[in-house]
Amino acid sequence: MSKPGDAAAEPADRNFVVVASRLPVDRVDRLGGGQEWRPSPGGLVTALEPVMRDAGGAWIGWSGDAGPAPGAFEADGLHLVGLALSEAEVRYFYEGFCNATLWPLYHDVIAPPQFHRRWWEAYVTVNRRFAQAAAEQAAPGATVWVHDYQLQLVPRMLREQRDDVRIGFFNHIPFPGYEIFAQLPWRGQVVEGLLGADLLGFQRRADATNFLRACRRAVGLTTKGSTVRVDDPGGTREVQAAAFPISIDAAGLTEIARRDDVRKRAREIRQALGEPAMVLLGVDRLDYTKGILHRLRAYGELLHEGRLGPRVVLVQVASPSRERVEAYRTLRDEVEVTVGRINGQYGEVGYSPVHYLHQSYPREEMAALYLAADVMLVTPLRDGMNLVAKEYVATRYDEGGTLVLSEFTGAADELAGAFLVNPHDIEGLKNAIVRAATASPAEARRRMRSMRRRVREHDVARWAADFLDTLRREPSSSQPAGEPEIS
Ligand code: GDG
Repeated sequence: MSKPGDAAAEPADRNFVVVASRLPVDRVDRLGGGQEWRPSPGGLVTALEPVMRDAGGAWIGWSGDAGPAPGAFEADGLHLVGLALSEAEVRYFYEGFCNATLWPLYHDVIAPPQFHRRWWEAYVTVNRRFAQAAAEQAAPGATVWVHDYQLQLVPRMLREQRDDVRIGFFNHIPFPGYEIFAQLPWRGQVVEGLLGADLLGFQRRADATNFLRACRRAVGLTTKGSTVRVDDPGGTREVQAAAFPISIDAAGLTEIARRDDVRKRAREIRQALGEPAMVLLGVDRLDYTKGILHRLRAYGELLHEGRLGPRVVLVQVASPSRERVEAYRTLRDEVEVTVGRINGQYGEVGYSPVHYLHQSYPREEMAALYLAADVMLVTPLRDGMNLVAKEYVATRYDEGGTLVLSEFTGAADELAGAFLVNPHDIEGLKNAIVRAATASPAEARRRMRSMRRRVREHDVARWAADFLDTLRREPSSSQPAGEPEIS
């Protein structure tokens, strides 16, 4: 791993540039003092690593803490460019505009979004910094792939400096219906910002449709099928908005799950839980979009009614998230009170119906948990995709286990073998949990097999290839014929 250096001094020679709010590495304290970078393996880096290596690519992102810019450095053979955020920018841009304005707004205002002009100004400033860094890294004619809601202004800002590059943008979270999006005081600027791209990718068709409607309503543009006509100073461009459902490294995860040590650990987990008759599992970032309270409420009522039989256990991993944002602190308190109440009411000496784990675990432990479960509960109120559902399916090489899945996830469009639910409907949720828990082994296997096929064939490498192939194709060929114009 080379020493961080001065990014600006680098030549603009990268043919593929990823721009994401975070780097794919974390800065951690070294045992003997000092700090070092550790890879934070995620689906995105797994998918993009081969493309990055082939193209001699660069990844631009923030290191995750306030302080000086790490600059350019090599980590695990990847060329990374770390940008700085000041303390105030962490507060106003990251915790404020990203996580307390856009996140709740784009998730159907489950929590009330806050609108503050100072936060917006920080959003503009930080987006400009990312766009500037991309303009400095990209070789003539390069492909630049910008990620997620934190950087929606980057496509336009980059195009203004570099109209020779091909710009893609992928939105990892939902794009809301226009009646909700219209609340955003800066809705026009956000749509214009995104339209700097050549291709806009969304998780579901409904998200792309919502965006196209926002183009018509917020900025009065004309759309035809999945394309928007944009008049730039340099001429008219056609921007495409379409669905590219993200996925996981399915083969890699199946391999981990098949390992002897992981299978052994799965058995140990069930032993440590007291060999329960049934293990239900929830794995989420502790976020109000994930429907953890609805899930606990349904589970508590099922215990009260005795419908799951004796010795049933729910393991709920709730990994710490955005702990400085108020709505997340309140949620944590509510979840912990609810868990305490259920355990107090239905537990016995030597038996707790809920095992609540407010911690993060290594990938192997996650795989062992997935393997140890009988029923996986994925019940978000709104979720762009939900990778946990796909990870659970990929892990179950034994074709065991069932999945209860919210209709309001992107994954529900793909995983037809799940027991689909509306998590707001507590009776419906309870019935789905009971059906999933009591499905015959043959039915469970049939459902799991169909979901496994889907996840195996549509993995994250295919997702990245589909997006990049479409982005690099000539714009005219990507336009569906015969679609009506709407303005
Ligand atoms: C956003 C969108 C979209 C969680 N706890 C631990 C851990 N995790 C991993 C999971 C999974 C990831 O974090 C969470 O991904 P999700 O998709 O479930 O949700 P978000 O974080 O909200 O992600 C979402 C996604 O972007 C991708 O586009 O699907 O809709 O909201 O991979 O396994 N991993 C480890 N330890 C933990 O304790 N190792």
